[in-house]
Amino acid sequence: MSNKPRQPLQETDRLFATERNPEDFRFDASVARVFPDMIRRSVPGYTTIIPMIEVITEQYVQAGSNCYDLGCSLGASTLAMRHGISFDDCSLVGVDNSQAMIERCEHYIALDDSSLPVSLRCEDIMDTELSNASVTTLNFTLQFVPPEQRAALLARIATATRPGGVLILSEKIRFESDEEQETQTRLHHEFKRANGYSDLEISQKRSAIEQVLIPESLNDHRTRLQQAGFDQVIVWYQCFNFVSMLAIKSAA
Ligand code: GEK
Repeated sequence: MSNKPRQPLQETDRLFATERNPEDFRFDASVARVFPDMIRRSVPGYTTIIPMIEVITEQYVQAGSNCYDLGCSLGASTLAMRHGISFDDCSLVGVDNSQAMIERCEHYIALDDSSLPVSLRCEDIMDTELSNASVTTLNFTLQFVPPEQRAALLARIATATRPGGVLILSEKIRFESDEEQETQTRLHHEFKRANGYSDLEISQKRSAIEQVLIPESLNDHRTRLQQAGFDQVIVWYQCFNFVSMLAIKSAA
C-alpha cells in the first residue's frame, strides 16, 4: 500500500470566500473537487430532488430502453436513476462536457453497489446522440445552455422519447412579478447564509454565475416543453426559486 496521503473525494466549498477577480463561472477541477458540498449548500431542495429522481425513474422506466442523465456532474442524479432501473436490459448514459466532472464521476460510479452498467460521455449535450429513451434527466443543466439553443435540445429529447416516457427537468427559475422575484431571491440567499456562506461568498458567486446561468419563468418552460412534443407538464417540486418539472409523453 502507498504511504502517499490520499486526496479526499470531496472538499468544503470555499471558492468565493476571499476577494477574487470577477470572471465567469466554469465547471473546472476546482469546482469538481467541492461540487457535492457546493450544490447541497446552494440549491434548496437538491437533497430531496435526488432521491425523488429514483422514485420517478422507477415509475417510468421501460424494459429495453435507454435512460440519459444530461449534465451529470459527479453522478448524483445518474446514481439515483441507476437505483430506480429494475430492468437489466436498459442502458444508462451520463453526459457532461466537463472533463474534471466526468473523471470524478467515474469514481463515484465505481463506488456504487448497483451492477447496472453506466456509460459516461464527455460531450456537449447539444451534440450527444439520443434514441429509444424512457427517462431523461436534466437536473439543473438546461439553465446553462444558451437560451436560443434550448428549444432544439428539448425537441430532440422529445423525439427520442418513447410514448409513456418522461423528461425530469429541474431548474432555477425567475418570476414574472418583480416583488416575488425579490422575495424568492432573498429567501434563497437566507438559505445559503443558513448553510454557512458569508455575504461576500454569496455576492461573488452571484456575479460569477450571472453570465452563465440564465433562469426563465415557469411559463416559458411549460410552453417550450409542450411545443417540443411533451403532452403533460407538471411541477412536482418547488423550493423558493428552484423547481423540478415532469414532462410526460402520452402512452400510444
Ligand atoms: C446533479 N445533474 O448533481 N453539455 C454537457 N454538460 C453541460 C453543458 C453542456 N452544454 N452545460 C453544462 N453542463 C447534476 C448537477 S450541474 C448544476 C448538474 C449546477 C454541465 C456542467 O459541466 C455541470 O457539471 C452540469 O452541467 C450542471 O444532479 O452546478 O447548478
